[in-house]
Amino acid sequence: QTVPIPGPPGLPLVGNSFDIDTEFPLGSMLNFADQYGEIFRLNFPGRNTVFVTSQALVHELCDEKRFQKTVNSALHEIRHGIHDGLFTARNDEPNWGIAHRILMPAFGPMAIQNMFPEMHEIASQLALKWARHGPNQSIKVTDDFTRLTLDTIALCSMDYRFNSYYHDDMHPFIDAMASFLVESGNRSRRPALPAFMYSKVDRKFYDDIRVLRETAEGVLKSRKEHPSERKDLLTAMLDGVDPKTGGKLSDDSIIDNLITFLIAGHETTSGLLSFAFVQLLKNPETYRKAQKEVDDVCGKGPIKLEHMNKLHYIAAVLRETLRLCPTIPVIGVESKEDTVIGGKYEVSKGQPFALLFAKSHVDPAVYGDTANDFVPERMLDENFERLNKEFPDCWKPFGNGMRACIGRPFAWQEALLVMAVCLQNFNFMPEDPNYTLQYKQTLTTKPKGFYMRAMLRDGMS
Ligand code: MNH
Repeated sequence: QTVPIPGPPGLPLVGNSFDIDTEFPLGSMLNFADQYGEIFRLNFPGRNTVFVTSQALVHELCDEKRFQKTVNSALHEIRHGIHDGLFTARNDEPNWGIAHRILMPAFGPMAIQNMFPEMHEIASQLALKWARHGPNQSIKVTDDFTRLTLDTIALCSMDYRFNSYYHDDMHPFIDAMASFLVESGNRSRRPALPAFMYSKVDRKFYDDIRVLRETAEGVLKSRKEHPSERKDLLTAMLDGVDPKTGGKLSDDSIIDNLITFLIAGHETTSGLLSFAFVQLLKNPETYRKAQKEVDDVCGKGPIKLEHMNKLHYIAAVLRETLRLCPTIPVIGVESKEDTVIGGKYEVSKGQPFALLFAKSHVDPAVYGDTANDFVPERMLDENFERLNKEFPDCWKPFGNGMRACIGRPFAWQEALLVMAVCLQNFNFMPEDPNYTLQYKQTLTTKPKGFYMRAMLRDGMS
């Protein structure tokens, strides 16, 4: 007995294009989720997407035997800039396998640990900046964390210094990237009108792409002019040989993947750190426990690599932050065959789906009455393990299966370190004690309009 998938009717030709807020698409999707429940369909010109919002349906769609990553929507538009780079490649494109096998080892646990000193250096630059500011200066939280994460990924993986803390303006890469991502989302949802209607935004789109590619070309050129013994990501891109096919990455493919890592490697982690501070400042008891853990584990001396896996409460804070504020709030898959999902919804082969983590992460069937509250305790190691065993795929901020995030260990170490450095050295106050969370969305999300002040504690390390 199958039933139709519900959804808003929309208009002829343009479907639901105008039902989606271009400033904050996620908000529109969450509203539809509240209206329609576990599943709904939206129509866009040339495609329709089925959104699922419960842990049960997300779990079913995470089965890689039946479903695979799709690049049909915004990712398809992003491909204008970075083609078949690791993030935007289709499963069956040879460059995905080649890049995956060559780059995985460069991001393995040992490699990440070796990056600790460079991560620490950038984190210290941030702490020095805030110390110099003093307690009266208002900190633009997401901007400073964006400087941090961009500088960190570039230094650790490419030995390239953006030196973002030495410039008042953000690097042009950042603005170009943000408008490139927003426009990619918009292009994927709006109807095809005559080209002249969009000539201006089109020009900007391709100008932005040029800025991204020129930045990456600069990184590549600088390495070629100063060859290096470093065993980093860029070396792997230049010298790596795919063990399976014997293939290598072409220069164009290296540019695609440098941009991929520069974008994927900083946007999401910057959002995570920003949301974590929003949550800490809203939850004083949690804040106190987090700071106490840093004091107990790290004392007043320099933060070291061996502290990282002892910061259990901070880890829980980060997990809980990514549950409530997944910086990639939705990912896309498609069915490999005609099939029935949820026992009653018929779909055909190639049907695109959106897994709406921002909603499945607060499924009351998993998280109960407190689903919308910030409770890091439920994410402490044993609880986290139990939760994932009982409700598989209930926490998916890093994506699924073979197309899951390659940078997860990198992001985790960086976020733990930065939390420790911040809490060890400063007491933070929200600029506006009544701040309520609002979102700024490119493809990833960040808090909007969030400012805080930092007061140095006794002595910096
Ligand atoms: Mn990351 C894929 C989330 C940090 C590089 N990342 C993904 C996906 C999610 C994700 C979700 C799957 C997307 C999809 O299915 O379409 N990533 C995150 C989050 C953080 C993060 C929440 C930080 C917090 N990611 C990082 C960092 C890097 C990185 C840091 C690089 C250093 N991520 C990638 C790459 C992919 C990816 C590359 C694509 C992997 C693949 O498809 O093979």
